[in-house]
Parts: sequence; C-alpha cells; structure tokens
Amino acid sequence: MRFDVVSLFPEMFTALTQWGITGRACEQGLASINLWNPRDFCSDPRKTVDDRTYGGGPGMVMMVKPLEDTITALKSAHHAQNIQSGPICLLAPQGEIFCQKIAEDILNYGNLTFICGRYEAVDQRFIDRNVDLQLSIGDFVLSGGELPAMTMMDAVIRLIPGALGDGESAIQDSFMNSLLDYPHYTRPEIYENLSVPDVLLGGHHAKIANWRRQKSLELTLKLRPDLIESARANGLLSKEDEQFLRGL
Ligand code: 4GS
Repeated sequence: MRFDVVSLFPEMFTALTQWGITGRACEQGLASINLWNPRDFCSDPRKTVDDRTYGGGPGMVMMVKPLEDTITALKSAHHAQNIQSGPICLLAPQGEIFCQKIAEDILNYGNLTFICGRYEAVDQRFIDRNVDLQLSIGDFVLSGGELPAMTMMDAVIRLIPGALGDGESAIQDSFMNSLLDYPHYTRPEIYENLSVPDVLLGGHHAKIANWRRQKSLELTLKLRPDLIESARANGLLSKEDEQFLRGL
C-alpha cells in the first residue's frame, strides 16, 4: 500500500513511520508514506502557499498553484516508477465520515494521495479540479488535515496482510464483527477486591465465546444501538443473538 501525503508539516508523520505497528509495516515495506511539501514547489522567493480570502473575513486560504504543482510532481514520480496514481483525497469537515468500511475500501485502492489542508480552507478551484473524494474524522474543526490523514492511514495499514503480529491480530476483533468489543482482563486475578469474571478463568472455550458475544451485544445495545440496527440490517445477528437481545 502506497500513500502520498501533501502537507506543510511532513515531520509530523514520524508519529506513524517511527512507532509501533505502523512503523514496523513501513520498515518491512508493507506500506510506504511518501511526503510532499507544497512549500518545495513555490516559485516565489517567499515560498507563499496561502493568501487572504476573497470576499473578506478572517483566515487564510491555501492557493491553487503550489498544490497543483505538488500534485503534478507526485504524479510524474508515479509515472516514472510505473505506479498507477490512486484517488486524491482531501481531509475536511465537509467530507464523508471515516469508518472501518472506508478503511477497507482504501486498502483495496492500493494507492491513495491525501491532501492535508492548513489555515481556514483550500481554494475551491483546487478541490473542483483535483480532488476525487473528501473524508472527515468527525464533526469538529482541527488545525490541519495531518492528524486525520494519520488516523486513516493507521486504520488502513493494520489491515494489510502481515502488518499485525500473531499477538496483535486479535485487536482486529472489535469492529470486524461491527459490534463493540467485549471487556478484557489480565493478571492479577484479584485486584483490590475486584475479581475477573469466573467464566474467563474456567477454560471452557464455548462458554467463554458465548459470554464474550453476549457482552458485546449488551454493551453495543446500551452504548451504540445504531450499530445493533446496522448489524441486524446486514444479517450479522444470529437467532441466538436476537433471543439474547430480547431478554435484555
Ligand atoms: C478535518 C476533520 C478538519 C478544516 C483543517 C479547516 C484546517 C480542518 N479534517 N476531519 N482547515 N474534522 N480539517 O477539521 O478531517
């Protein structure tokens, strides 16, 4: 999986490339994150990438030209390396809200370019002419698209076959079945009078699986009833699941 990222702060991405599961995946060549700074594609000596907003008001707007020159450069790098340029994605609050399903879709693209905006906004003409899709990580305003891009790349990279070690593959469980995860416990068995649920200590695998499924259903119904609805609509709830939910 190859990512190209257009950002005025490329150093931020070491948070992904130097640490943990994502760092290892980059080291092993399972993922690559290629950074492009629009500042490097400015022709003027001041390296201007933003200007005041037409119509007045506060905030600066990212100019079309440095961004388009960056896109041109990264596309010709793709061409030179015989790489198919994937979709261009802008991180912005007006985008579709990111989720596990979109992470899976991005994995299947094979290649993706993220545009990380800074300042108030990106000139609409750049968006109209170059951007294929817009994604958001939620209904709030950030200072830049870097953290959303990193959030999405983290979610995608861990889906790449081989990115997770044996001990880590279970982490996938929670959203993979579209329900919330069940509670987890580790040693000690008793911590200041608080004990681990008995069923988890018994070693009866079927009983444990049943307890976990029921906890998942119970928690999801309580905290995220919308996820129960969509699991049901997607045929992911068994007769036993439905019977258990009715009893709650
Ligand atoms: C988001 C968000 C965001 C919008 C970037 C204003 C700086 C900012 N991007 N999900 N300009 N929420 N972007 O707030 O993706």
